[in-house]
Amino acid sequence: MHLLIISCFLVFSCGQQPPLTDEEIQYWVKDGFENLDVDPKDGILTKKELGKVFSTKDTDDCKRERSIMQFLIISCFLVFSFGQQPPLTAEEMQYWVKDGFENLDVDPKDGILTQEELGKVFSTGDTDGDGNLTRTDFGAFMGLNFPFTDQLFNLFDWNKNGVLSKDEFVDKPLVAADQNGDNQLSRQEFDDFYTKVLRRFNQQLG
Ligand SMILES: [Ca+2]
Ligand SMILES: [Ca+2]
Ligand SMILES: [Ca+2]
Ligand SMILES: [Ca+2]
Repeated sequence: MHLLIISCFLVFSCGQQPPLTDEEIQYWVKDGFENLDVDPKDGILTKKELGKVFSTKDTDDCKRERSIMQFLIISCFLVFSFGQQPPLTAEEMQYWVKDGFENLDVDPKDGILTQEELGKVFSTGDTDGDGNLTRTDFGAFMGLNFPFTDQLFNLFDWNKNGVLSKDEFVDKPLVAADQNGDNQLSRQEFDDFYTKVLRRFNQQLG
C-alpha cells in the first residue's frame, strides 16, 4: 500500500495530472474500475485482472499507462477514504463515529447503548477472560483501518497500566459521554462525545 501511495504522489507531483476535484476523482475511480474489471466484468477485481493490465504487451502503450494511472488513483482514493491517513475530514470522522456506535449497539440493536450492553462487548473482547483488554484485544475490536486505535486506547487507560479494565472500557467512558445522567448513551450523546475526541486526536496530528 505504501508503495502505491508513493507512486500516487509521484504521478501527481510530476504534473501529469492537475489537482483533481472530488467529482473528477469519482469519475476516474468509476472509469478506472470499469476499464480494469473486464474478465469477467462482475464488479470484482481479481489479481488476474490486475496482472493483465500490468503485464499486457499491448502495443497501445498509452492505453496501458492510462490503466495503471487509474489503478493508482483508485488505490489512493481507497487509502484516503478509509482514513488510514490522518488527519481525518469531517466526513471521515462522522463515518468512524457512526461505525463505532453500530459496532457497540448490538444487543439489542435499538439506538441506545446501555451499561450492560457495553459490558457484553467488553467480555467478548476479553478473549482470555482475565478481566482486562490488551492493546491487541482493543485493536481487534476497533478494526485494522481505524486510524486512532493507540490514541483511544491511551485515553481509556486511566491508570496507565497498559491494559483496559471493565471500569476503564465501560464505566468511565459511559459517565463521560452521558449528558442526561440516565446511565445509557443515545446516538446523539455518543456522537457528541466521540466527534470531540476524534477532533482532538486530529488536531494533535494535523
Ligand atoms: Ca442497544
Ligand atoms: Ca484479557
Ligand atoms: Ca488500565
Ligand atoms: Ca444518556
